[in-house]
Amino acid sequence: MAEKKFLWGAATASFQIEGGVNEGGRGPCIWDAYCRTPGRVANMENGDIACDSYHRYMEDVKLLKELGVDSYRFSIAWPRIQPNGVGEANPEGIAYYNKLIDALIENGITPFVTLYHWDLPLDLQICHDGWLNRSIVDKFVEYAKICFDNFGDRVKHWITFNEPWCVSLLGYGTGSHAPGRKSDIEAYQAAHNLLLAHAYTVKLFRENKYDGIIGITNNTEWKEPMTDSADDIEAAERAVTFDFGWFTDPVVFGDYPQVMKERVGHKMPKFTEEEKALLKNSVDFIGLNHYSTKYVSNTPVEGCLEKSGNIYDDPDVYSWIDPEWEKTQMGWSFVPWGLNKLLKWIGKRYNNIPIYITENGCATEGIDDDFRCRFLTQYIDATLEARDKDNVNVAGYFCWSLLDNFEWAYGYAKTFGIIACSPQNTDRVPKKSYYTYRDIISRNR
Ligand code: PNW
Repeated sequence: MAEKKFLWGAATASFQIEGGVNEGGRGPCIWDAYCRTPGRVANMENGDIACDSYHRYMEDVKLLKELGVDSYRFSIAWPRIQPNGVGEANPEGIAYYNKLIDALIENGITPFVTLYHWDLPLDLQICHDGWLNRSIVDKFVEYAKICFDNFGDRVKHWITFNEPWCVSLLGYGTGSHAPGRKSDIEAYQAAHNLLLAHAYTVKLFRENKYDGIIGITNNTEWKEPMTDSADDIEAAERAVTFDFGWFTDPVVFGDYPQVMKERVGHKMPKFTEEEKALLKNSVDFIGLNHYSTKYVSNTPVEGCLEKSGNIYDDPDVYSWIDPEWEKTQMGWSFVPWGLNKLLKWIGKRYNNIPIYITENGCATEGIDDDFRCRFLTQYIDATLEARDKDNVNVAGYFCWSLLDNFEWAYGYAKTFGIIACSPQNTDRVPKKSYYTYRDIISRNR
């Protein structure tokens, strides 16, 4: 079970901050290859240097300490642990994470570790079709076991996957993330194997009695019904269910949402009874990554977004963005009440399961980032309100991100950090929001 104490934290991910891609015996991952494919990543930027945390991690730890966080969410790069995705653990990779974990603990910071934040060993993609091949399930479990065996004496908070929605839908459905495939069928197949990898990893974790808690991190926007018509309410419900229920229903209830089976079941693989039993209650908590909100209607409204012509359209709803809403660098809308409503929705649907907000934040420019100060303040207020007024079981909040970093297909142009950093200058410069967040944490402790 989750502990009572609310965890304040900051988050990053290996590929986005580490650099050092050819050091310490690390093998290439699908994002190294994707970055080198023309037309995929803005300005053909890559993770070669990123924030250089492979060398400068002690500075990250010091900044976390001064920020006053309880916890640091980072991810382990599979290709540092198993350069080709299979076989013996690479001692240098283990040593790097040992140093980071030890430094965190010496500074009183709880490591919150994601096993997979998208850096799949390239060999598994080239030789085995990555998440499309059922054989990845056993490979992932072996990798996870290496991590539990080597780090589990000090790491008590584990996340199997970061945002399977992005891995499947963006990686295999629209092609905007590595490996860049464009097929609905493949997206549903990748999702399926990923969920099975989660289930078998948790089975191992529990059977081997590793100490600690384990969950999955799923992402969704809030979808607010455009009107209070029954059709629009149902459309909004359907939209959240397609995004969040796709990966959360299986790990709590043991199967895909009914509405997805009804509407797109012909494209989706099915779980066996044994798999359903394994999936059911395979999380101690749900990680939530949340960034934005849209209105949703069942029928087109004036000014609504165009259909995409791909898997994005599967929920069969129309989306509308209020032009009055402030927008981030990503074009995402600043709507704090959306997080409040989403937390209540998750609490209700999933029987008040503990929720960690494992990512929330915004991309905005500058060191005097007043926009981000307001964003964090208001989204945190919305979080605490859900906890204190509505008794939603929110157990922690992690700001995305500690550092400006490699923002996937957007490269380094979109800056999510409360600390400035770039591959051109990896010196870390705290922004105004770093101090705002520090004050929020100290006030709420
Ligand atoms: C998440 N979307 O990605 C990731 O977990 C982070 O690595 C990333 O830096 C952060 O959010 C900011 O983007 C997302 O299209 C990527 O809705 C795309 C979407 C959502 C989250």
